Amino acid sequence: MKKETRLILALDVLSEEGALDLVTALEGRVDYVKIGYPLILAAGLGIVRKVSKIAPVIADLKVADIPNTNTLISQQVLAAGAVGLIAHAFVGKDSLKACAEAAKEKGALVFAVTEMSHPGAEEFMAPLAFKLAQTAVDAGADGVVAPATRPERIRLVRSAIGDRIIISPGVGAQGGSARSALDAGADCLIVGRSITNSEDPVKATDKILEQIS
Ligand code: BMP
Repeated sequence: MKKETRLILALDVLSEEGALDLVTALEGRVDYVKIGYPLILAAGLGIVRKVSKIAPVIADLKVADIPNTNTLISQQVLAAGAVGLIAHAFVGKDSLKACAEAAKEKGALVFAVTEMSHPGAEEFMAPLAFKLAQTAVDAGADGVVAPATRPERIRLVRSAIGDRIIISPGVGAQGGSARSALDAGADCLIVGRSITNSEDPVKATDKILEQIS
């Protein structure tokens, strides 16, 4: 995993042109670009290949199905050019393992969701977060997604996964602090709207980079 700037851009915009302009402007300032349903549904899966020519892509489809379907979904996004993918752990070790194996075949990374960053994650995910993180390890995931909005939960997840990677969303727009998430043990931060909705995305990115340097 590349960890030069420690930033992953969440590219939740709806126009292909806007997406490519943003990624071009931010080239070198982010290690990866995370592309999920909003942009893929708006612009088509081909956007993964187009962005990949500028920056490596993590496909965030939060894959959560039976093992066979998980394999098929993972193979599609990897064939489209993604070098990493995000899958849910709550569906169980076999399903997550299917994603990990598909990724391994392509030399790609798999991140398992433990506890999400929004308030609703406290209803069902939080009580299971430690176990979900252990499942991520057992299934052969390279890392996990853990919430910058609750740094103490990053510490908990870290205690379950050893030196595997933690990528952490929730900085800025959701109220989380970049510095606190890294201090709690996150390896990289996932940042979307603080950058993509800014009038000056380069300046906004540099501000975050300053906070974490
Ligand atoms: P933003 O910085 O605009 O809040 O974006 C965060 C990104 O991370 C979004 O793409 C969101 O779907 C994703 N995400 C999250 O916010 N919390 C999680 O727990 C898991 C995520 O993938």
